[in-house]
Amino acid sequence: LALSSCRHVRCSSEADANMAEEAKKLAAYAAVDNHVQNNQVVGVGSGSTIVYAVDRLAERVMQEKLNIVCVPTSFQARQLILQHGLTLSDLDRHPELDVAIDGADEVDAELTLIKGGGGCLTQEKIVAGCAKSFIVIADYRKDSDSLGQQWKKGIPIEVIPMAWVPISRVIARRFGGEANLRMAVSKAGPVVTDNSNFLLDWKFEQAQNWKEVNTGIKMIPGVVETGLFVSMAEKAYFGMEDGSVKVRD
Ligand code: ABF
Repeated sequence: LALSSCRHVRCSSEADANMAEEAKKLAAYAAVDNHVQNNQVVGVGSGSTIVYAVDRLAERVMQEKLNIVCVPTSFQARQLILQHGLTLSDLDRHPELDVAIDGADEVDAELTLIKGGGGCLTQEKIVAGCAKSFIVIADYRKDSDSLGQQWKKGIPIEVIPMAWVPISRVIARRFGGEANLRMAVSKAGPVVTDNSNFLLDWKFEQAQNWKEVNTGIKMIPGVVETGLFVSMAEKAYFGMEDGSVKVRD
């Protein structure tokens, strides 16, 4: 009995994981099909959902002979672009993008996002900010009414290493909750970002005015960027459990 129930648990968690992967793919394909056209400069986000978007982008470039230039948001994105044989560029050559497509950790009803679970929030925000249109792709688990309902790890904040202790104290004092240094899985030391900085994960206590919170945290000396994306996303595509795609704009 124990063995069979064990198998059942594994089976259902595998089914959940497969369903979530299918949902990521649905969202990614819909975004690329609806928002990417010939002769565009496209921002490529980071994470696991974006992998499907790059697959689709490469497929369309091949099939439709599209002339597309890609600007990455991370080392991972850069590798994806190169591995798929897409044209790699940067903000020096293409400071204005037509569209940026990226994943998120949570998306609320106002299209406010938590990003940076993967640690690339600063480049992601820069690239999104340079794009005429910023499109979010996610599976149904990221969809929420109010931030904090789905993503329980806190809001990522990239900080200059020497300032992480004072910054974490100021955040807790001013905004409540606690901001913890993100440690490597090995626990041997802190996670270091692509920009050689540290990350704090701020576990907030209640929903707040995210625009004010974002500005307030950014004003603390030593804060590089926050994973709060307020009024940036134009549209979000959610792949749903039933195989449909839900759009929020
Ligand atoms: C990036 O990847 C991040 O900002 C976010 O943390 C994460 C989403 O990853 P996934 O698509 O794997 O859920 O976009």
